[in-house]
Amino acid sequence: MKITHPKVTMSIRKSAKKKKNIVAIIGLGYVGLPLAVLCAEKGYRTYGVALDRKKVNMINSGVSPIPGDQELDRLVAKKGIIATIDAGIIRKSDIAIICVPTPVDKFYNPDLGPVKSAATKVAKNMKRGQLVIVESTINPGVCEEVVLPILEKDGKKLGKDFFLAHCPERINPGDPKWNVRNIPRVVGGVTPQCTKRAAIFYRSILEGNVREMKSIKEAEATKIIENSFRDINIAFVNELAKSFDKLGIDVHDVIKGAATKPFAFMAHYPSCGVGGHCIPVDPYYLIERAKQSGFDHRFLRLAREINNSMPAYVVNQLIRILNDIGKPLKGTTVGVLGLSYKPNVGDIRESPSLKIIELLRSFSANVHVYDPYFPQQSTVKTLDALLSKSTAVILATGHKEFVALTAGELKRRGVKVIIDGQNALDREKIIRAGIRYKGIGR
Ligand code: SAJ
Repeated sequence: MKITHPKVTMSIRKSAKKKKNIVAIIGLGYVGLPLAVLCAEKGYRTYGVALDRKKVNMINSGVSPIPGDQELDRLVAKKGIIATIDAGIIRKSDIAIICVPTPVDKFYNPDLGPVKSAATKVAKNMKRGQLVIVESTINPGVCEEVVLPILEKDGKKLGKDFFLAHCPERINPGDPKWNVRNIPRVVGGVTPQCTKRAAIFYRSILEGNVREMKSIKEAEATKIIENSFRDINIAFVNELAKSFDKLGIDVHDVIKGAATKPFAFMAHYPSCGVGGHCIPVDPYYLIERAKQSGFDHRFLRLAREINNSMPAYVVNQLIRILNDIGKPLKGTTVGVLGLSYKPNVGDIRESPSLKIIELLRSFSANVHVYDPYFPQQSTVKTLDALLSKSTAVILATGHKEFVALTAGELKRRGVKVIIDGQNALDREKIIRAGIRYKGIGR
């Protein structure tokens, strides 16, 4: 673990700013925008390159395009960065950082299109001696097998014309404690010189520790295993939920019980599904790359299958309960609470809610949706309106106003069935109010 002393750190920070003071960040989303405002705050002249002119205009007028992040709103309002759609600005920068999405297609195949396009923009606008960093989450091998050949086109030489490193992003949307400034990071370069240059830059803007990895592949692999670790642990409790539903055991309470063990246990909780741009996506990058080298990640694939099965599990539970009360799903009004993939943020990417809604509609249910972060996509304007219209309600996102719902409020509005997709509501009180309750594993 590379630890530097405050005096050394300060001189590193000063030298980094003195020598290299212009940064271009390609991609101004959940990762790039917080990084850009941080670079500006630490004294770098910071350009942000985005595809969307509307987003560029918002940022240049001091308005963050990312909903629900007050701290980011405050920093963007300072107008410390210059956003543009013109990638030509990269040729002014000493450091070019790629922060574009790494999604999967509908068959869960990795899509490196955005990374290739960003690398091409850097290659076409390279400034001699530029430090190129990839922050996007990628599998081991992408920097050396995909990005490096693009940068080396036209005969450019690594170590002379440019340097290449990877510093995987660790943004955690909505986290009140960990943010782009204080989260520890890892960094790895194609050569030790690349690693060192990137480490000096990150130590000049971050308060958290920066660990230098022995290779760029190690840095790529670090992020992938972090998120695969989370995905398999969630799959573990989702499988337990299905099993305990049959055994009549409350899995939520059992996990709380196991969590009293102060070591060697890390609580994860079952839910209606795994969403977001990280956890349900990143394992596929390793699965696919390992397959090309002849290794089948059966365990990672199975975890993905289990987590992807949760939206259907939720709808099946609803069908069973409606059957019990003599109601087909077809024609029944079902209210879905929440579109976001996680509580109290406005992010819909890979959200299980979308799959639940699609399934409900495929059974010809009459579906209403409400999410305060997504008024455009909601079919009603208030929580009250959704509850009053719905015979059955699925709590899909643990937004604070949803988890505060009481049995009395549900009863007063005539809700007959509640599927608690986040195990967030008071099961006993709801049942005592005469409402059919089903959680995930409880
Ligand atoms: N989820 C569960 N059960 C759990 C935890 C999460 O079903 O016990 C579901 C959530 O409902 C959500 C999805 O998984 O749909 C992802 O949740 P998340 O809390 O992992 O949120 P993310 O996607 O914002 O993950 C980020 C990741 N951060 C980075 O990639 C830099 C992840 O590594 C973090 O562990 C996670 O935040 C976090 O801890 O909050």
